[in-house]
Amino acid sequence: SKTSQAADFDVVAIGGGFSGLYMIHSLREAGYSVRVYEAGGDVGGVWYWHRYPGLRCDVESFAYCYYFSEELYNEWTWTSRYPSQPEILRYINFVADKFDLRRDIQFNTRINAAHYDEVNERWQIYLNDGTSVTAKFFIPTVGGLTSAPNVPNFKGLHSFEGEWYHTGNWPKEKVNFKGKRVGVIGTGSSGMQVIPEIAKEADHLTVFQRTPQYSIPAGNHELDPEYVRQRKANFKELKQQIRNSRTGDFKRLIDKSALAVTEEERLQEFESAWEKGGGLPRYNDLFTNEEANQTYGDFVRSKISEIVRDPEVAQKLMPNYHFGTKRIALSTNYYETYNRDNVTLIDIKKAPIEEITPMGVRTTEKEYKLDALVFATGYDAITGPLFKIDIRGRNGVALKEKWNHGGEISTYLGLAIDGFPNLFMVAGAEGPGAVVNNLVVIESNVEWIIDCLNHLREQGINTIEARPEAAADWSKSVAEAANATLFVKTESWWTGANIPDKPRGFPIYLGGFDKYNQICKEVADKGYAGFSLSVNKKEEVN
Ligand code: NA7
Repeated sequence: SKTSQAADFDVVAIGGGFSGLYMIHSLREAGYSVRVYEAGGDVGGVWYWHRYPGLRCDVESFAYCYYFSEELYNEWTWTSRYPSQPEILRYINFVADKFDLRRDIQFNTRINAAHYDEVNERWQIYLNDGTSVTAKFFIPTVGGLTSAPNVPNFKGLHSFEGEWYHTGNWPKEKVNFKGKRVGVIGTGSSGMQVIPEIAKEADHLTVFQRTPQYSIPAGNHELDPEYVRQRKANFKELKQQIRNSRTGDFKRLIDKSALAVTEEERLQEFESAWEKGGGLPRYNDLFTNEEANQTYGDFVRSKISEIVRDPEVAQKLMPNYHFGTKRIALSTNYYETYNRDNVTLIDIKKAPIEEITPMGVRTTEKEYKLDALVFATGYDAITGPLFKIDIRGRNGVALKEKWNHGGEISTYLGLAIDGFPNLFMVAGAEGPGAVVNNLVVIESNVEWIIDCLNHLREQGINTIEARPEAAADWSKSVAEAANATLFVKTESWWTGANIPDKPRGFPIYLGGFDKYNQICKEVADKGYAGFSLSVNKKEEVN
């Protein structure tokens, strides 16, 4: 149904992705009214928009799924170790059907603005269809990582006469690359997945690489029915295991430095991780100790030179920064693809792209003639999706100003922002979602928020707002955890370096998912310590 000026909800949320859908389900169960707005024509979130060939999640299917319902868990059967985009989209549709979630979603609608109205203690939400609604709580479940595609502002882009695509906004119909000269710009996780697929089809593929990224083999395979049966039979244990893990999945570290073993033992562990695919050696200091990190970086470089026949090409593919400090890509036949006769690798750090021409791409060295161009150039992550909405808290302060365009992000637990009452984020800035299995962070955040709303309802509390000191402390602990690692030493989308003029930082909690959960629980157990709760505009109770 179309909303009218008068519509008022307990909660307005955003998007038919994993967080929006679980939000609807949980709110309903707890007896709240909810309306979700979704720009797309159906459910799926990023899995609706991203449809490029080769797209798979880099978290295993039995970890990258909901754990809130054992019935749902048992009814769905994953077919491969790493789920493909079509399979994930089918799963999301299955969930939406099972719980009848679409009836609380207005599709093809964007939220342009959300302003907090202090007098009425309501969020006023403005939609792109010209209408507006109000809500007691605003929960912008926008997706923090890959929902704001970044198409670099190349000179001449719109003069290009061929077709062009961004991996994050891919047509629903299959794109045909047969007989074509195709260019791919970008060699991050998306580029490394799409490049081997396009190479198989295109007449010729030219890859424009600015920075080589580390890739490890995904080791993807069909799931054995016996494995599936065992996973299904152990729902409770597995849920427990995931919830109490550092990375939100089934991976476990051994409590040992990579430097505490002989070189022989270390190489054995490296080989076995590489063979098995999908994971890293289990030493506990790969991301905190430069020397330990170097041992695995060297190992991956040695693999590249083994796999890639042309030594010059191999050299170009070798990253020279700390291993894994740009997000590691899981790929299938990525390095092998450069052994094909129809694939050329261009180093655009050496010879940068000057412009896109009607015929293709011109670097400072030469023009490459292309029929199609694929941008695998990533996303304005973490703050990008939120900043697309004009969000204003107390005194009309815009979130973008408050966070100084991303230069001074501050949240409490990645869940709340001081000055923005009755607003909660899911898998947001300063939470752990960008480095762990994001789906379990979504579940954990949604459940925390529902418990909190229930508490407020029971206590007759109208507004909840993070205290500035609590937010400042949290941001400090986020920075401390990050600074103890090697991640901060490399430019990446985590630091904001992939977007021109984006302020740098590291707004991701690296203390571990388990520790994060524990902290969030303690805050709730202490009656929402660090928050101001008020019965009405004047009366504070906490
Ligand atoms: P990423 O990991 O941000 O990769 C983007 C790639 O595009 C990367 O190689 C960039 O090079 C390159 N890039 C970005 N802008 C430009 C310009 N202007 N010119 C040339 N090359 C450019 O995005 P993905 O989509 O691969 O992965 C995103 C996440 O999705 C992934 O980490 C998972 O969490 C899921 P750079 O390294 O900046 O030099």
